[in-house]
Amino acid sequence: MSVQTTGGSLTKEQIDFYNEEGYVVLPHLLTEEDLRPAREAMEHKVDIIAGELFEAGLVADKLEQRPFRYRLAELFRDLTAADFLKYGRGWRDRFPGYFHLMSNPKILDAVESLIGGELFANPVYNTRPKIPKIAAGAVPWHQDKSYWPDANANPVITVWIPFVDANELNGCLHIKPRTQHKRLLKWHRETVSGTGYTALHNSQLGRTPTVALPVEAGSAILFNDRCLHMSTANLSDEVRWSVDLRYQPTNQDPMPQHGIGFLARSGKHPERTATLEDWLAHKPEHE
Ligand SMILES: O=C(O)CCC(=O)C(=O)O
Repeated sequence: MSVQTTGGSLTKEQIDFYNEEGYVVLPHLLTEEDLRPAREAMEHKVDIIAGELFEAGLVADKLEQRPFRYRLAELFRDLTAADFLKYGRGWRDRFPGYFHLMSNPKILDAVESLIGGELFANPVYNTRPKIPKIAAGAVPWHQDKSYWPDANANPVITVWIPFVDANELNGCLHIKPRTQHKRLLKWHRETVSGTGYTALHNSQLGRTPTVALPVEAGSAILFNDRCLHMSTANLSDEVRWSVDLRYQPTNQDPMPQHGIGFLARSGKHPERTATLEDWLAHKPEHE
């Protein structure tokens, strides 16, 4: 079996930027073709939801012909936030398309530049169907680490990828640069949207100016799990589709309390790298 590691794909400037600022933007990392399997997984889920809404008499039309970027928004246009949140604020389905995306060598090459070539795909990954004009669309200021405060894993790198162009109208990501060295701040559960997101009070955010990160579909934003970030509500009429994936070095806490992650890349033990079948079977491949 050949060694899979590549040494990474980021330039010295990109690595330096990440190390200083706590995040880096990789414009157009992925092509339409790279996104396709995960997009099909999202479409599959929308089909299921449309079927259920139709069966329940909540919609009169499954809107099968509507484009991906609008269909889910239009299905829920006359329904309530509670109807939408029944399906969760984010989705973590074990559909093959997500494994293909999480194993994409372009993503792994980029992450390898930052934390080396022994890469564990953390169990926490989300598809975010941010539909228009519901409170739950906005994600309050937080550190990802607040979701795994006791885990012995540092750094966990989030790879955030939009499937449509993300901008200030449809609720792109916002970040506070250089906050990656902060300790984990005391968070609370937000209560406004019914999502229970972890959240920080404005008084905890410090003086660091906020940077909005509008990026085109297929771009990636990589950030450290202590970086303060948030996203605004979707004020457009389309769905702001995105995924957030996470990676960490293999010698760290695999966080089984959050699910089963997988060995995405290894130079030392390439034969242990998870296959789609392993992942679908929830086989722990990090041992
Ligand atoms: O996708 C969003 O709107 C927010 C993402 C986020 O907060 C995260 O990935 O931790």
